[in-house]
Amino acid sequence: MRQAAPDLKAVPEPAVPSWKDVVGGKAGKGSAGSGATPRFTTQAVAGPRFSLAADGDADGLDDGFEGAVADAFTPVYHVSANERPLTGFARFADAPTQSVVAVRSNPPVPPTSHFRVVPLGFATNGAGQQVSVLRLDYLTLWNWDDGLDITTACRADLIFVGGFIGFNASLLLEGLQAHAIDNERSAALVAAPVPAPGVFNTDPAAYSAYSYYTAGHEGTFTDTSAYFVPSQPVPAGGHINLALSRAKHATYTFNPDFLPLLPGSLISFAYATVDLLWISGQIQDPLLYLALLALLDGVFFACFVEHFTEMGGFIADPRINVGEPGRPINGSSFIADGRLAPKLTVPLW
Ligand SMILES: [Ca+2]
Ligand SMILES: [Ca+2]
Repeated sequence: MRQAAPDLKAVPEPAVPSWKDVVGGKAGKGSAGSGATPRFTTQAVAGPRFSLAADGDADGLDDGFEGAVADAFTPVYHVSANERPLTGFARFADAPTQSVVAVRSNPPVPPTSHFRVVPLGFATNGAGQQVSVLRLDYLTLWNWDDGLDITTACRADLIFVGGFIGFNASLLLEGLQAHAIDNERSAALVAAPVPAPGVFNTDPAAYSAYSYYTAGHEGTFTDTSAYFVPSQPVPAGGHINLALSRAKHATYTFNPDFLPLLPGSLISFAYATVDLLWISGQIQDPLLYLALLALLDGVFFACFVEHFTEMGGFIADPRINVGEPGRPINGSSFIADGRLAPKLTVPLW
């Protein structure tokens, strides 16, 4: 029996692990995406900081502490070479929509980081200690998404394959088009033993990272977002190495060059359909059968893939604390923009 085509309108709903379970060691461990183990770079990162004893974003955390703990885990970014000359990391006006006022581009390194530190509460770690828990958001805000880098021939092949096998190629192509403003991100879940029951630890160096989130093509059928849970929490000063794919700027813990973007369900459906047509005798010419398989190989593993060219790792500079939704700081009213706000308000853990 012929299997049903996957529903290309159904955007996968990511499962959100409980932060208390993650910190307690009860959530699944594992590597994200490729199965490759992420690399960490250990180094101290310091920069000019705002005065202590200030809580401009009214989240109960000293903003000097927020900056220091964010620095302790800030990623080492590997930005792909060969971005377009005008595409880069954006700075925005202090206004409730994202209005670009400056761009770091050509090359877009070191990246500009907009970050956010927010307290989640208390949990019990795997050793039975009470810990205070923070979510660290690291926003990589581009002025432009240049769309998936695919040739006209690739597009034509996808449309042919879609028509032959029975899926809507234009739906897939829509999700990968170029657009202005490209809000990408990663995040870390960190925790530290409390100095006294129910008291937040305010020593940045006491924190360790229990889980990382990397966003890729969020909210589309080709969503490649992933969690990485290290086998041991990563101490402060350990910076995860992240790669940002060319043009689309999806974030990965591994080199994503040639990572297939079309979902596995669609890929297996396509091969199964061609096989069925061959076995059932609807395709009788073996050369046609082989040509179709080669076409699928090209579409799935050479056309609709990420591109990434290594040019080294960079700590972001500047690194700007955007504050909290409703209480932005450092001229960051733009976090109220409807494209960006949910990335700070929807739980990741
Ligand atoms: Ca604060
Ligand atoms: Ca904050």
